[in-house]
Amino acid sequence: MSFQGHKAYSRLQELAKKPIDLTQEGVLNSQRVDSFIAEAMGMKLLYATERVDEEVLKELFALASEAKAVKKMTSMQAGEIVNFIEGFPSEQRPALHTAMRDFFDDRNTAKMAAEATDLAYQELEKLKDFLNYIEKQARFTDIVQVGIGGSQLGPLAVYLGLEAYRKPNKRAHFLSNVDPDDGAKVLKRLDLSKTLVVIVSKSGGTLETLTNQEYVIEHFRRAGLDPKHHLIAVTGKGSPMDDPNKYLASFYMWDYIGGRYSVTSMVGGVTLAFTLGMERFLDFLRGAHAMDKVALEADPKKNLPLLSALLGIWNRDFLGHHTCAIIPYSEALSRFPAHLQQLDMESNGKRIDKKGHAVQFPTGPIIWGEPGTNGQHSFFQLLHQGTTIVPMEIIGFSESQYREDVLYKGTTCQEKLLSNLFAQSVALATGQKNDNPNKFFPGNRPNRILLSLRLDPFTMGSLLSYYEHKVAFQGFIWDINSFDQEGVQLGKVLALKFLDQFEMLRQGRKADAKGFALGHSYLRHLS
Ligand code: G6Q
Repeated sequence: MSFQGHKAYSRLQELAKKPIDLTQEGVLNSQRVDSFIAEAMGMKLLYATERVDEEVLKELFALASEAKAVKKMTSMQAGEIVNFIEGFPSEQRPALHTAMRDFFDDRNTAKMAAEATDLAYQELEKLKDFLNYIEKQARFTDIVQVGIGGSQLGPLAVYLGLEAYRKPNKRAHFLSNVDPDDGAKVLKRLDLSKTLVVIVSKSGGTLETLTNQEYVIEHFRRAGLDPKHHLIAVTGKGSPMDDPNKYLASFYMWDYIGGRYSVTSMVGGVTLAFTLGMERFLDFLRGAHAMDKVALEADPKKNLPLLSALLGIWNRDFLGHHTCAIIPYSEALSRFPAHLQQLDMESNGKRIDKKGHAVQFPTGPIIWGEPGTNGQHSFFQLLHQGTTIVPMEIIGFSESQYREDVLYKGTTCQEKLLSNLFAQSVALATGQKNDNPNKFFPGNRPNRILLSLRLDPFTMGSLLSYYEHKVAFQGFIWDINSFDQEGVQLGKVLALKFLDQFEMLRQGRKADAKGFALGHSYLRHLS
């Protein structure tokens, strides 16, 4: 059944004509705050400031049930093929990122999932041995992760998120862009003799990553060091990078792990376990695994990622909002919105459904964000009084990571951070009446808050998994394929054609104006 064919769809359309008015006196009251709340794994989702009431929720839950959202999540976690477009050549694969952390209680017994977990466990054991081995030698203090997109954004976001917990003598750095200044900047600050480099590429063929690998190798050679004693590979079995002779160690991932869903595999594992230590990395996996179980919960009021997915669909498809800001009130999560931007926009930025038909409704919104309170001093003006309504997901923590604070004007930094978080949520929802149009705030700007005690490894894992499942649930309900990314191919192909032109020029041959006239004209404008 298509998204618009569900009975709940038309009822929601009706309800969307007159959503609850949060600006009316007394609507946002304590009782509403206390009842529009869901909780799991120590995480609370406060959604009193969304434009929903009990009737809307009832229909959203009916929509989830008609779309068999939880059943599809169960199939995904079991390893059934969810990455496909019916009747057309497509990837035809499971999406088994949950198997990468299914090492704890209540393991999935479905054959595909269990096999994937066994393979992932072997890699984890290999990593433990490898880290013990290099730890004994006390050779390395720094690790550089070379990789791009899914092979960089998530691991970087999580590393920064958990830097407070890293071992004092272990640091990570990331090199992704093929911009030579990126490489120069990263490598310049390192003592290469104490540096490990993990080259991460599932396909083993990404031009930026392979180029940066050469860039790094060149630097090791120039420093008189043998790159083979410093480089590790994380790649797909059988990929062009699958050549253990070239690396100090090789770790594997599989085609059923999408790049943007790969943080809990060896893609994030090597750097995170090196810097945090194995115990904390396991806690991170434990948190992700715990949220995987929450995502299987049938009751949407207990299934946080499903509830969040439904609120997002309400905002996107029924209230017509095009974008969604993710604002963590945590400096440690400064790159988390960038990871979620890829996770969400690459997964759900789709215009066809799983039967290959063009959809007649909006799918994934534009995702962006920066930490608060910093954002309040820049783009929040538009969020409060601009002409575009931007629903917001706010992430906050009761306690800080380092627990070092100062009392100023009677309150701590953490209390100031939290006061701002709550204040923004309320201000966006209720607005402010004023006879002066310049001081008038229209309100009714939907937002919700995801609140946890502290950003520790377990919570970081849960947060990551919460968003992975939120995105997957939206894809299931829209009946689109959230697990491929054909949209990034065209640009790659064209870039290769431009590169041919550069190569021809470098070889002193006349650029091939006839074969690729457009390329020729663009290159002429380089001074
Ligand atoms: C993520 C995408 C994409 C991918 C990068 C790197 O889901 O597929 O961002 O991760 O293009 O790919 P490789 O890991 O194959 O180098």
